Amino acid sequence: MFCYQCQETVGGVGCTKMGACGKTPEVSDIQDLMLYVLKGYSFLNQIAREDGLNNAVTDRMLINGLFMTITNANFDKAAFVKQLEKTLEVKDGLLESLRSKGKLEGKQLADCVTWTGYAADFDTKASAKEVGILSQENEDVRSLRELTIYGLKGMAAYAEHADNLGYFKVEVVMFMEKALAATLDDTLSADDLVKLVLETGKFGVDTMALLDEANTAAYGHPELTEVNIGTRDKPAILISGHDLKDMEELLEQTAGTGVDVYTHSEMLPANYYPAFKKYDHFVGNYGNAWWQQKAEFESFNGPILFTTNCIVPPKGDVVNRIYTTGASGFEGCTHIPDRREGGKKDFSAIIEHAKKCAPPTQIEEGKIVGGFAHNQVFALADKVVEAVKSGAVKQFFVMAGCDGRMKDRTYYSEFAEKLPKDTIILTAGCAKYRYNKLPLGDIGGIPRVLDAGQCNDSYSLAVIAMKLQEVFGLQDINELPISYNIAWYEQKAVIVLLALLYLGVKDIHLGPTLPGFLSPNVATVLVDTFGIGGINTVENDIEMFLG
Ligand code: SF4
Ligand code: SF3
Repeated sequence: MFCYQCQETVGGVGCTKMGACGKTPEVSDIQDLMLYVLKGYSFLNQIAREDGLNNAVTDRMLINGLFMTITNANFDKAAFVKQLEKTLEVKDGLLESLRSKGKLEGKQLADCVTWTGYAADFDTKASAKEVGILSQENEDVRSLRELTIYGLKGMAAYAEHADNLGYFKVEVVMFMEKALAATLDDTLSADDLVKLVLETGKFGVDTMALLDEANTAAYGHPELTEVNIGTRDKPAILISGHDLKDMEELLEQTAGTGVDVYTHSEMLPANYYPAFKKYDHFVGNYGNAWWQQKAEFESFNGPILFTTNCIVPPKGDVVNRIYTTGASGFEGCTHIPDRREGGKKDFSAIIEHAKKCAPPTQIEEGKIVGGFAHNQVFALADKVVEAVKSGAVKQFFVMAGCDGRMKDRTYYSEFAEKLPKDTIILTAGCAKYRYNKLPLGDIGGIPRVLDAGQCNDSYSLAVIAMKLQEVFGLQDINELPISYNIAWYEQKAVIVLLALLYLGVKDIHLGPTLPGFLSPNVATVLVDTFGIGGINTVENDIEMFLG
């Protein structure tokens, strides 16, 4: 195995024996094979589109296949075998029909386009040299191709959530195909690949905008909300991940059953949506960011539903209380199947399970405040603009992104704590758990931590920045008093970063470490062109940002 797609990669270089995330070499290799076959499929489907030989089912297959390979989403080898069989069947069908119509004549076909196999062949092929990331020997080409692919994975996750709500843009899938096929093209120069990376950012913006539209059309605009973090005395289900359609159906199906529902980690922002507030049995949020789940799932006592990443491989009995659905999966956990066209998921098994469990053990009490997506901030716009004009607010800090278990991430709590009191933190994603329970106060009624929502709601932060640019009549978004100190962990943060770069945001600082998949030359391009930087000590960084 070789994997370096996330921030936890061993030594900042690559996981080679076992993933720091708990991914086994077998699962890592079969994920590589998944990507390999998807590249071949994309190459063919691009050509098939010209003749209308593709169909909507195959569009979704690409999105789901990419999503499954995101860090901490799916550790279940059997799920990949099934998905691969499906993908190969479609790819082989395309190959055959395009060949028979003479559409592939004169084209050079890569091995990933022509290779086919059955489940019994997957292990051998998955560990073959040509399938792995290191098969590309030029480290700069590898770096730019992987940067694109990781962006596509994040994009796929957001596209799938939007699609679950009936919002689908074929242009997004067409771009994914084009970009994956481009990673097979050895004639592309480094400049071409840099352009591809930026184009990935453009489609990242489009996909996040689509998801924002889907979420707000279905559930209303997030609004200022005090979220309860204590517990009640009823048995309950804990729901984690990012999929709001799953959230909706779980709330619907638990209503009147005597089973409460709590959010965990990235599902916290579900509390901010008007449509979910009508449920009395939706109690609030339990616990913190994903990496603390071991202890929190223990004390929660009831079953847990993963709608997406981030799963920490469970040990002991807790595995019997974990349910997965959608792109997520873990061997030994019950997987709730997808909804059929026009139907709903069936959560009855997890609801019955919950009824037999003890209520959650309270681990904290009180409230946290959130719901500051673009509409809510626009509602406060006069106040915010006034606070900036009067000097009550000197600077905004975008601290969106992911949390993780690396010890150095205490930097972000300390950074938030030590920022001068005339600054405001704009956040989104599970990075917020490093400071969303700190008593940071407010500025004239504006909380000093404004949480827009999930990582995809970083889009909201960009919309807010563009609005401020307009209000203050600035030529360039970088003239705003906004600094970017972003924490990353997995590939959704990659698409958020690429989206910000596409929007022209400069001088983004990324931590706690720079991605292992950036080769020294690619890192230099990012530094020289976009002013990307790492982090230093809290004191030095605050001085640098405010200097
Ligand atoms: Fe390592 Fe991250 Fe890949 Fe897991 S996802 S194997 S921790 S690089
Ligand atoms: Fe967190 Fe996994 Fe990325 Fe959606 S839940 S931000 S790490």
